[in-house]
Amino acid sequence: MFLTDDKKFMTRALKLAELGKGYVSPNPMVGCVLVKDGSIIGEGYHEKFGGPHAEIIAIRNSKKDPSGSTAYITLEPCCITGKTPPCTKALIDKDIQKVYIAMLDPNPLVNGKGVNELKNAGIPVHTGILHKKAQHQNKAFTKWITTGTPWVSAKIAQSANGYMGIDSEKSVWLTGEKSQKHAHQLRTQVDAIMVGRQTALVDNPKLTARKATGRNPKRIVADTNCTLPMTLYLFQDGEAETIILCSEEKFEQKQTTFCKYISTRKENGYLSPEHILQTLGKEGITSLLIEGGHKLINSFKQADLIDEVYVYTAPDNLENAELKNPIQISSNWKIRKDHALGSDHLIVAEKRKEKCLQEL
Ligand code: AOF
Ligand code: ZN
Repeated sequence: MFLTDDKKFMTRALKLAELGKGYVSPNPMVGCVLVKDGSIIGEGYHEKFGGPHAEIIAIRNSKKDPSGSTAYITLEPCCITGKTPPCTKALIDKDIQKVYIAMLDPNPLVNGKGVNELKNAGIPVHTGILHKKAQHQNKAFTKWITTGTPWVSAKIAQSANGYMGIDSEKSVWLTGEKSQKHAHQLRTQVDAIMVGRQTALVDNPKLTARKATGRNPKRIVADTNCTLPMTLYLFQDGEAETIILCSEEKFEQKQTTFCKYISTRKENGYLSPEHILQTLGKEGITSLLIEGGHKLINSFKQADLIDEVYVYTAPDNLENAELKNPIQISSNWKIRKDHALGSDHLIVAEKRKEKCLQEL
């Protein structure tokens, strides 16, 4: 249905959009390419939250008059005034001749209305080119804007015989340097990382992306009774914002320059995973990486709230271990990556959904 050239230009727009990863949330990543007489005359992407949208940057960057050009945009142009004016208006004002979009904007304020506005102005719009890739790119934004909760990834490091550790009192390092770098890169791509109280206490982790290029995500700790010692790196180093989730009864209005407390509903003695996600969604967190420990991952698994897993498997067995990885990659999971990482092995799998979050 779409020509090779159309796919080529949309592929370029998707690549540009990706450059915004880690910087635009809670907005979507968006790329735009303007084409005239078969050549690209302008390119742009949404670079940072609150900044100009992809279409506006592509128009500004145009080396020729954009009037009469075709726009390839990874997301339906917005028709609302948010932090910036509507892109539909800019495209109409600049006399863009035709628009290709990869997917509709799942934001209910825009969804379909942006396309209608362009069509009403006499601009033909073709929707759906490379839409699977676009949907994958903005899966976190799509989930967050339609449900109010973040996309949840779980990171699991396991031994060859499937154990995450010996017991909850000891810290064991299982995987190698390459896996660690990979996991740090992953941290740069999410809005926040979360660990449970015991992991914060036993490992005293920094939860930064220091072995990768990119920015540090927010750090979330589930500490139901607010008993973690203030000596931990998370409270002291100022490397990234830290959010402590605690129960409503233990909540106190405390805040330092980079650390704040938020209360969350408790159920059966623990913070409710559903409510944790709602609380973080309200904070504008669209993607959450749960890094452990075993108990926290298990509670999200039991509540069926994990969308995606990164399983790093080390080459050696762990003997006399108690903490079995609770997630088995079955046919309910779609494997996206499956390859070696040094002497470890990585599998990335996504939970199969009964129906898509957003159908075109
Ligand atoms: C586009 N192009 O590059 C992006 C869009 O507050 P604002 O003005 O930044 O608007 C945010 C909303 O705009 C966001 O929720 C989403 O619906 C859309 N994002 N739209 O045409 C872009 N980033
Ligand atoms: Zn816009």
